[in-house]
Amino acid sequence: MTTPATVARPAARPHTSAQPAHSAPAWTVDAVLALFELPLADLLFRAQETLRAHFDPNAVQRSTLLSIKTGNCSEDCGYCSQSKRHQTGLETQRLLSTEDVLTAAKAAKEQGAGRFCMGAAWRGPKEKDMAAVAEMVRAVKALGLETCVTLGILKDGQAEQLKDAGLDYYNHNLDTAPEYYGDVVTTHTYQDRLDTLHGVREAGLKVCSGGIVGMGETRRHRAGLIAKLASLDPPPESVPINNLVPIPGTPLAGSEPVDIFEFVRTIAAARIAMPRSYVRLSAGREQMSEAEQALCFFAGANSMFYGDQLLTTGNPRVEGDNALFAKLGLHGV
Ligand code: SAM
Ligand code: DTB
Ligand code: SF4
Repeated sequence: MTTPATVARPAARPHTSAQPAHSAPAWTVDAVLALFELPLADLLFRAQETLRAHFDPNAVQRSTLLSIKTGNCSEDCGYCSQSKRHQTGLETQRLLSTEDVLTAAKAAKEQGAGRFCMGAAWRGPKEKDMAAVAEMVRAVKALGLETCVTLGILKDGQAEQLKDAGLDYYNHNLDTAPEYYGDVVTTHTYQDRLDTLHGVREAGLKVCSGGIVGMGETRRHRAGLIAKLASLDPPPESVPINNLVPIPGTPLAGSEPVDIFEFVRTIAAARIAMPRSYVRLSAGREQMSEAEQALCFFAGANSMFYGDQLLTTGNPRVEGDNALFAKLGLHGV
């Protein structure tokens, strides 16, 4: 008899000259889908086993976000408050000064964040933006925080400029399965995203890449996203799993919310398919109860956004998160 624990193992990755023999086996979409279809307790058990094989299971990495340039973005991402094509009533903000960024980064460090992530509503940075962002990265890094930026699509040489400034992570999400991406965004392609991730890796930066659940996608699309992320060689060090925050005025505002157990299954599948990655319980935490968040940690999430604000929407208050950690016996890193 086939036991649930043996139904979903990755296929051996074919060895080509581009793939060293030591690279992890590839996860097919079907193999990830089989994880989603396990009884919940079997899936959670496997996810916990995987977490415990590679991490302190009670340690949670904490990143604080800051929007360094807000709104007026040329792109048409269907979920986003910051596209100039959607009427969301968002107050726009030009690129912040390094001084303002440093003030926010110092506060994040005092609250206990280990990483500071700076996000800009650009299709991609212009050359003049790069010098300003490099200065921010240097200043934040000097505080002793890990640094991450998310600036959109990078041109040749820009990832190297960021690396030279001391950047640790570049965030660039694949967001959904390749075949669903065109239903969500039309102004750039999935291949553009993959090319940027490739350039980031080549420059020697660490990769943060994940996606969004709740955009009207199917379970197979969710499995396709996880399989695609896991097939990056190596997989991203950080994998944010966002639950769609519905923004009035965006095309996806009316999407049917996904059931919490489906969200938890997505986290568990990411944990199992990317055993050594930090899986981040990301946007959407404000809409979750403490018990739902605890289930996400049990499913293998070991990272979160920490601080009262995401980019343009709210996040649970730090005091509440600290109280939840105390109740669950978790500690921040
Ligand atoms: N402009 C850059 C880009 O698109 O890569 C960086 C900023 S963009 C806001 C970063 C990520 O935030 C998106 O890829 C998406 O995963 C996430 N995001 C944006 N709006 C969201 C929402 N309403 N709900 C959940 N996640 C969201
Ligand atoms: C990620 O995956 N989620 C963050 C960060 N990377 C840049 C952004 C979430 C944004 C949620 C909606 C908002 O605040 O605008
Ligand atoms: Fe612009 Fe990024 Fe929002 Fe897309 S997700 S509209 S690229 S800020």
